[in-house]
Amino acid sequence: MAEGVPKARSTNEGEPETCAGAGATFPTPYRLGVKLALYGYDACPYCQRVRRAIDDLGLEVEERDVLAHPERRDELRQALGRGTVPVLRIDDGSTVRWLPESGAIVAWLYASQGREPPRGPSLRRLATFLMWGLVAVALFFPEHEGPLFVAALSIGAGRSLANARATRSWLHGAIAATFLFGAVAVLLQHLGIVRIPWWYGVYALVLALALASVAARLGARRQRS
Ligand SMILES: N[C@@H](CCC(=O)N[C@@H](CS)C(=O)NCC(=O)O)C(=O)O
Repeated sequence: MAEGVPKARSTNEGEPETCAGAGATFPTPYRLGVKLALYGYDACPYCQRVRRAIDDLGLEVEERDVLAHPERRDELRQALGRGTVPVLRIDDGSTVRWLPESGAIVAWLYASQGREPPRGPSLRRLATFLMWGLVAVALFFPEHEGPLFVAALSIGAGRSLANARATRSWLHGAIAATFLFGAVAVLLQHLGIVRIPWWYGVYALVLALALASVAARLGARRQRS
């Protein structure tokens, strides 16, 4: 269980700055001792956005998986009237506040640490841009498509692997494995070593997703017991 926000500043205690989120106003920077819990689930991209901020800030936040534990979703519905995730539960010992909306959560987390959220294009976005850029170039220069596809698929694999690490999500691990399979297959074909039909990539994706789903279910069952 998380023990709050270790690096929170204790300045402005009399007159806290405020950080508005989803119609509610929360004092920031937040006091030490606050307990944070994130309601969400692995494959939810908005939850991953929040997890990246949590990792970047080095915070300890309890994860409450609404898929593995449907009663967590009921808690959300009771508190907010809807079950959409992510939602950050902020418990300062006397009051519990519920903060929905990934953008508001990220802004609040950074503000709670007296830090600005990162601006400008992230490395991830640059990687996505580069990956699709290479695919587009390959369409115009089919004579170079082998190396271009290998590069694009390798970038995709790296990006998904980074996502998998940051979010501890099996789903991203499965996507990374598929990208990697594609990169190796295209490289082998380009070098004239072996020709692997493209639909093998679809088989690989289905297999990887099935394994990811089994792993997620086993993980959820372990959490429940
Ligand atoms: N604008 C919201 C979007 C949140 C959202 O669409 N969450 C999805 C999951 S990624 C959701 O809760 N869908 C309903 C469900 O999973 O039952 C945010 O930024 O947090």
